[in-house]
Amino acid sequence: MTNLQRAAEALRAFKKVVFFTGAGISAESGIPTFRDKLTGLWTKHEPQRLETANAFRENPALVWSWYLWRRHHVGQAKPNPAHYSVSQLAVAGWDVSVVTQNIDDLHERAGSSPVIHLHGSLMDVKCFACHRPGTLASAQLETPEEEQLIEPPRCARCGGKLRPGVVWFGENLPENSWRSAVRRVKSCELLVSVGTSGVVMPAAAIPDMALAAGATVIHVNIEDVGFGGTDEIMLLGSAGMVLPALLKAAGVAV
Ligand code: BV8
Ligand code: ZN
Repeated sequence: MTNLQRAAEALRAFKKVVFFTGAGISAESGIPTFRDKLTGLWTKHEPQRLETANAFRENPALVWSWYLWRRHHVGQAKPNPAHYSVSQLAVAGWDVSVVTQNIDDLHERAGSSPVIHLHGSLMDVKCFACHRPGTLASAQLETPEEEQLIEPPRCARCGGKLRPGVVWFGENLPENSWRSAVRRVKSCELLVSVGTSGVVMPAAAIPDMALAAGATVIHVNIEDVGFGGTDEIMLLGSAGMVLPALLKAAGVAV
């Protein structure tokens, strides 16, 4: 039996499914993953060095402009067949939860709801000083030209700098998102881990958490990221090809 046949059998058997996704699910939408070299202005920066409160403190315009650029890029992108497969499975009657490390809104734009964003969302902003959520007038969402740095707007309540509503390295994950994700992972029958390198903790512990709770885990990745467990199935290939093939092999009407 091929891995795809084993995965299809698991999908037919198990209706309570969690999709745990990383940057790889958005790669075919043209959103660079963290392993891809950054393009243009950002080539001389390491994402992990831009994604910290210290980086924002030291150079708010650089960090703010990077997120404006990413936000523009996401706005130009479209969900790909992998995102649609996730929402189609829910429409076909499976109990689907989406837990993502991504800060883009491609799952939502493909029809998935709710989406648990463990690391926040590009669409949100909050105040760096008083932490209150902020709102952005569209004028404040200009896209930086190459090498142009734009100062972050100010908080209407306290005048502090607005920052992206994302979780930076060294910051805690949003309590309610993490708790809700753990509850769903520990009670699912099947976890499909799509396009993640499994580096960033504590999110990277999620597939193991599902296995420990007795679930079956299907990994979808262009690299072999499986740990080789008996309840694990590795589907090698791009998410935009593999997920539609998996639904088809399982006979899911889409
Ligand atoms: C925290 C938002 C408590 C911002 C991001 C142990 C326990 C707890 C914490 C730690 C720990 N060890 C170290 C830490 C600290 C740190 C950490 O994990 N560091 C790493 C580098 C070791 N963790 C934290 O700081 C977290 N906070 O733990 O709070 C705490 C508090 C104080 C002090 C200590 C602890 C917060 C981390 C959140 C960081 N924010 N994003 C933004 O995006 O700008 S992380 C960001 O990077 C993403 O959200 C994601 O999580 C990660 C990237 O991972 P992936 O999504 O997997 O993407 P990647 O590019 O790596 O891989 C892509 C994959 O797709 C590859 O496998 C590739 O093969 C595959 N692929 C490519 N194309 C395709 C494909 N697959 C299929 N199809 C394709 N077409
Ligand atoms: Zn404020």
